[in-house]
Amino acid sequence: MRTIPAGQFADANASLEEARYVVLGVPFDRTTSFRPGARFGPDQIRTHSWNFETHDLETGIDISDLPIHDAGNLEEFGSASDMAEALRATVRPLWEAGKFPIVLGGDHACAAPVVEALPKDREAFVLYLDAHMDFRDEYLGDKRSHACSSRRMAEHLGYENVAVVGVRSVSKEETEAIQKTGLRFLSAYDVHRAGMEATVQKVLKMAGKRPIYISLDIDCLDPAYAGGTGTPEPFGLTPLDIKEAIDTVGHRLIGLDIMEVSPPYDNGNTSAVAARLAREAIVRSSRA
Ligand SMILES: [Mn+2]
Repeated sequence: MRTIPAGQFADANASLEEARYVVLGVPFDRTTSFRPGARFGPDQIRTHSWNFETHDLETGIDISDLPIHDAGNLEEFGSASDMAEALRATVRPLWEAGKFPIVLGGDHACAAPVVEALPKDREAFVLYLDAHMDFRDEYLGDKRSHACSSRRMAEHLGYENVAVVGVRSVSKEETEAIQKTGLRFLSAYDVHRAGMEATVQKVLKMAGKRPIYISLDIDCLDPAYAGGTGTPEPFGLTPLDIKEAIDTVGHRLIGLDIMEVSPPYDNGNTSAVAARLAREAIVRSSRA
């Protein structure tokens, strides 16, 4: 346990210019449909990031040797479209400079703009880990709702370039839209039967040569592991499943978001697993 400076991700010792990894918080939860609080997620994940050793048991990598910068939090916004515009404008130069964004939400509405900020000529494939399909065209009249995030990403990258994994909750409207668009998904039950490594190998096959972006809704985990979230959904994945997903993607990973950690409902478990998975992604993607 080290001294915990407020509002800073552990071992983020690099300047923005020299960093490969850039942590950015988006304290926005205005589209949360059940129980709010994810706006407090970024700083709580940062706090928990200080709990972990810098040395990685499996790879021998010391995370403090990697160039990580913490760019702080975006300001507050009155609407999801204002948030999306500001977030795209903040992330676009990071993509253009070849950096690896680590965006901490916030509700899942804070993920789509990260992908939409990818330059049009930049190929990518999204591994969308979520209990929910998030494939509505709009929710409560809002196309920027957290219930629409996989749809917005697919519109930007092409429906063939997004795969939702870990899902166990879907609406009839979404099922029809999936049939129409050909969006691919693997349910939590598929993961349970086949294992995460085999599941992600399938996804990597779908992606072809494209690099991978992971959008991680913490509710893809079972509420037993990560109940501190806005819309907890039973029959979920384990923390080791997500670690295995990250490890299997490995150096093909170009960026990551972690969404829907809601500290008011968290006894600490959810923030801890979120912080540890962010660090796992940094370590694993750093290997050539
Ligand atoms: Mn989601």
